Amino acid sequence: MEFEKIPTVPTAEEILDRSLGRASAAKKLKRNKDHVNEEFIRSVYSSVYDKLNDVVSKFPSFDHISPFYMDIVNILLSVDKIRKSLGAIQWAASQSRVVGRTYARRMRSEEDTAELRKQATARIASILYQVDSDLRYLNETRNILRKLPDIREEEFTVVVAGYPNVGKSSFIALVSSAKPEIAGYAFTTKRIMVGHHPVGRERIQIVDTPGILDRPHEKRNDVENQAVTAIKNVSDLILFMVDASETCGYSVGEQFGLLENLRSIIEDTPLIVVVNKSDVLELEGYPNMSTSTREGVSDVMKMILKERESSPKSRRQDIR
Ligand SMILES: Nc1nc2c(ncn2[C@@H]2O[C@H](COP(=O)(O)OP(=O)(O)OP(=O)(O)O)[C@@H](O)[C@H]2O)c(=O)[nH]1
Ligand SMILES: [Mg+2]
Repeated sequence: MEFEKIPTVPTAEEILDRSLGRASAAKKLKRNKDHVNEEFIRSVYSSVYDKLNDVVSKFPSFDHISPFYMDIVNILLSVDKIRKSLGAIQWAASQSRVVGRTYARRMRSEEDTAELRKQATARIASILYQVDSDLRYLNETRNILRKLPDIREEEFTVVVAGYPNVGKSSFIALVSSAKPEIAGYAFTTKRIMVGHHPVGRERIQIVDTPGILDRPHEKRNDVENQAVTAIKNVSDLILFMVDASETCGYSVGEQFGLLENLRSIIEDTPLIVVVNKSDVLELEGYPNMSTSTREGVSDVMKMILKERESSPKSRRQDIR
């Protein structure tokens, strides 16, 4: 995913310091002192222009982003605000160049080039500081984007969902490469995470999601909404986990209420209901497992792999 490759975004001060430093270093090497101030300013605006354009070009455009990543970025950040900041930086790049060129030209006909150099530097600095908050916002964005899970569309994907504290992360820690945080309180998982489980020479993706409460969509918070978008947009199979022992702190009734609610938004995505914490209490009529004793876990994995076999993604992978 391209998000991992976005480099750090410098602040206005860092860009200015670097550009002035370069221009001064170039000045020292000059033997002919005639156009020294003009060349200084040309060097400053060129480095500012290049650096700002570099920031914009290394950012994803968000034009061809999948619905899942679009949702996640809008939940955690704002695609609109990112686009506006990128626009502001592009404006600052061309504005610095226009100002720099104008002063450089004036230096050819006017006497006091040292004074013009001072003025030009101050104007370029002022343009840069006008977009300092955009640069800082993009750096914050970059730090969030690069930590997003890399969920690949071509790989069979199981999304593990359910109420908080029912054992979703415990299951993912047992059967995949992911090392999620596990704790005996609700909403331990706050972000989507992906682990992999090998299947021959292929692998499946197992997605850990934050817990969701059975309540109207408008009432759900950003943590729950990340789980909802994973269920809607990346799942080839949903593993809905129920804690019949209710040691999670929520009733079986509430948990099945959520199940019905999710069924209404997933259309025809296959869904398996599995009961966890069977070491405490089993529920008849469902596959039971305990991630604590591991009893029943491999049977659940077998059910998942069977689902994968009937998925078009599995056939596509096997042909390759
Ligand atoms: N007795 C018992 N406890 C379990 C079992 N599986 C998980 N737990 C416990 O249940 C608690 C919650 O486990 P997690 O895996 O963090 O649950 P989660 O569904 O990921 O929770 P959120 O991230 O908050 O949504 C922890 O204290 C686990 O040790 C189980 O099979 N039996
Ligand atoms: Mg969790």
